[in-house]
Amino acid sequence: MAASIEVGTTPHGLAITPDGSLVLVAGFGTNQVEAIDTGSNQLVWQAPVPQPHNLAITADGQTVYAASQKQDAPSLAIIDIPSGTLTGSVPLDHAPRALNVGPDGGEVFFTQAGVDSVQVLDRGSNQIVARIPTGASPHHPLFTPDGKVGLVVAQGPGELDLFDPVTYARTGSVKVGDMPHWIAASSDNQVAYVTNEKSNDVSVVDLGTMTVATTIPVGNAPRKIVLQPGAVPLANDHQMAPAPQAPAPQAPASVAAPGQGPGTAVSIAGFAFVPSTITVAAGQSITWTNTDPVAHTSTSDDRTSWDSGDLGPHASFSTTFAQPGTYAYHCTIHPFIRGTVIVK
Ligand SMILES: [Cu+2]
Repeated sequence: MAASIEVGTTPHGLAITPDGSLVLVAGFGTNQVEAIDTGSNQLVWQAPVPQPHNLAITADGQTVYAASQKQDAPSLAIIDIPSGTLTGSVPLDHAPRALNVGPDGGEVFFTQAGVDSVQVLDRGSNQIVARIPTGASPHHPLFTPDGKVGLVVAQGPGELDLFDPVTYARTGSVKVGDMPHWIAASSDNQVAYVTNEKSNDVSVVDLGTMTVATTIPVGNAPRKIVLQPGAVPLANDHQMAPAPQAPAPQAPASVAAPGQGPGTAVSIAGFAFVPSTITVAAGQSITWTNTDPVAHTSTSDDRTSWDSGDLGPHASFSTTFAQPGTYAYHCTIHPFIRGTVIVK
């Protein structure tokens, strides 16, 4: 390691400008996007963005889009890279996940928590001009280097979905491993590599024949080249439920899980705790049930009151609340998912 640069708590996404002069860091815990000069390793600027997660830089190196996961006010923040100034913000209805600038530079393609499509943002008007349907829980969108094929992983069914970046039509789908996370495309546009976070392997997809050429075991919970907070620890593997064959249907938000008394059941559904605030009497227990196709956790903000560990699809976790008080909690995998327990 040549150097370590202090950027504050919980940095998430990284992106490098096309000329290699700046590395941009999404400071999720510090509520800012930071630019580091790769020559001097010095901080060049900081731009205020609430809870930025992933970043996408335009091909001209002038603009970065940041997926801001602020609870109740998610958005895409737009920053002018030379000056480090925030030049715009596109408010969204659901937390943005991963994003990429489209091949012709005119659009940003991005995914959102609880939305089963890739959204297309027109950069001129800042309007969403298309939603490309995908499998459940889409994550990273990417384009082949020639710009001809759009790719996105769908975590629920475990597939790589293909779409046309010009017509926005979904053009195909290839089954990959469990909970695919990120994609890389070969420079000859022929092969896509997909990390599968839950089957611990990389699918090598032949984009010509639309088949998986081979699957490479790579160890535990591969995500990206840069490890993110929330990667599944080895010791938790045996607690994870097996992956479903099909995406789990989302529970209606207002209905408690069967077998639970009123007010003691919380669903983790559509990337939210439902209800987000729950009140119980001292001595009562609460059961969280994950109805999403991806893993979540229920973890107290102090991390000592309770921590469910990874809850796979359909998994539940219960804990009893003896002490009156107000407890804030979150999902460690998706820190923008937050809830409150009030014990009276
Ligand atoms: Cu989660």
